[in-house]
Amino acid sequence: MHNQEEEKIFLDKIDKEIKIEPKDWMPEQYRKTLIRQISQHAHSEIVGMLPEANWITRAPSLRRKATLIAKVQDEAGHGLYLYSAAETMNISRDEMIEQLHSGKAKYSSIFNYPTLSWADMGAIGWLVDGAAIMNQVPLCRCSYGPYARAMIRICKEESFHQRQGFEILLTLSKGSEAQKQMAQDSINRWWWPSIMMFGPNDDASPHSKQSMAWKIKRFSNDELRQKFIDVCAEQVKILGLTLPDEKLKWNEERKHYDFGEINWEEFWNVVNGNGPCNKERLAARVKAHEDGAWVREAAAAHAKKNPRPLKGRLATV
Ligand code: BYC
Repeated sequence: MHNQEEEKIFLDKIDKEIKIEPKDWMPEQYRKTLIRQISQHAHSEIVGMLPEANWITRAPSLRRKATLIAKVQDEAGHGLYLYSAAETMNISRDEMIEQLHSGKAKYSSIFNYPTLSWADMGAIGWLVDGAAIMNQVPLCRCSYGPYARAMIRICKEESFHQRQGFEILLTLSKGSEAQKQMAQDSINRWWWPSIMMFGPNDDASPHSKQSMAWKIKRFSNDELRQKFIDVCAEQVKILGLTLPDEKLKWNEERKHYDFGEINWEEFWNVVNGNGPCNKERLAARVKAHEDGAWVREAAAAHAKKNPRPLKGRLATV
């Protein structure tokens, strides 16, 4: 078939909300955009395990410890669904991992900040997972089938994460003065990095226009950021705490909260590898990968010795 005809079929599907599937023809740039976004998303989930894992041994009770372990484990699962979705676009997991380790592929800026207190587990759940949900619910309607389907389960789990984080902060906010202060300090440190998670302003976002035309993104970076700020500005009142932005104010005309200027210099610094924990995070990932080499070798040797029948293999896909 001629390329123009194929492109017409592709665009027609996008227009009619029919999902694009791995074997369908797609423009090379659509494939590249999705590999970039899905792999960045997968890397974020895996690197995102590190700041929270830091507190598993120091969780204040058995209940908190069990919940935090489960949450961190969920993030590993999200990474695996997403790597699998990216693999359907003809890139291997080894290639993606290599891109992460060499610094060629990005991961979310948010995971380059340190977790300094137990309250950070609350702030990450409430704000970081909260921002992730705001961004990811529309991705359940992404035009690429495997990504959209992976997002459905991820979003369900993220909702649980968000609530466990809010509950940690709520408990601290009702505790002693020191606990309340700890919660406030944590919100102060995580608020601005969380609203940076939505990416640059729309006029500085090179990929948004095309990604929205292809229905990969359904809302722009600024639209999602505004929705998130509106939700958090109300939720923080339940905690009896504040968001660290003097300019945060309800605007009756816009029916949205106005907010202060984001420090874009800080954002690009972190994105370009110079945040407080970039080097530490990447080194931890590389070490984990190297330490796990024997597991991959053993699994490959086992698979070679015990080839599974095709029927069984398909049943587990
Ligand atoms: N951090 O044109 P733009 C989680 C990059 S994990 C780093 O707007 P796009 C969780 C962007 O990649 C949360 N880089 O791009 C896990 C691009 O660079 P390149 C992760 C950023 O793709 C554990 C350049 O800036 N979520 O939920 O249209 C525990 C220009 O940007 C960031 C996802 O990955 C950033 N914040 O829009 C708890 C969601 N922002 O590639 C929670 C899926 C932008 O040209 N991804 N950049 O070199 C997306 O929705 C979109 O990729 C973005 C960016 C909205 C992030």
